[in-house]
Amino acid sequence: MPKYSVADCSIIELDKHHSDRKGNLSVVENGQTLPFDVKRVYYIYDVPAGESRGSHAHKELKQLIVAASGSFRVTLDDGTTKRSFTLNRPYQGLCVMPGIWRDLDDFSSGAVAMVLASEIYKKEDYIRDYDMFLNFRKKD
Ligand code: T46
Repeated sequence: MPKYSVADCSIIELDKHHSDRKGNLSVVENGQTLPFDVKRVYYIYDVPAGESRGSHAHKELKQLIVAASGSFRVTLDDGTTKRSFTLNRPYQGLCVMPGIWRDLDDFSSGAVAMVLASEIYKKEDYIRDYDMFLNFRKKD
């Protein structure tokens, strides 16, 4: 598994199909849009004002995080460098690579964080302790 940094995590512009009178449609398609295939989709919503989510890293999971509605901030941390993104457009997604700590906060009212993930849910893939994360980063 390569060691990724926050510089390897970036915004991906999704295809946006515009119809003058009927709004927009964006697409994610396996083999086309992302550097991984999608095995699971989940979404976070009804986050009370001032609350945060995340505070963990994944050992193997890759993700695309999309603000399907509203806005929120994602702060990524590779143990050395932090990088923050405000997500507020449903046709953009933040691609998060494995081994990166993430915090999600500053959720607007009605925000929906949709996550497209490369793996099914595995509890063992999570690192929820920041010191353990730093040790994980130090390993070869
Ligand atoms: C991530 C951020 C952006 C499941 O049972 N199945 C699932 O597929 C998921 C994602 C979660 N859960 C359970 C586990 C917990 O009891 O749902 C509960 C809340 O999950 P968690 O505390 O991990 O939620 P977040 O918002 O902190 O993190 C989630 C994802 O877990 C994580 O992969 O990167 O969204």
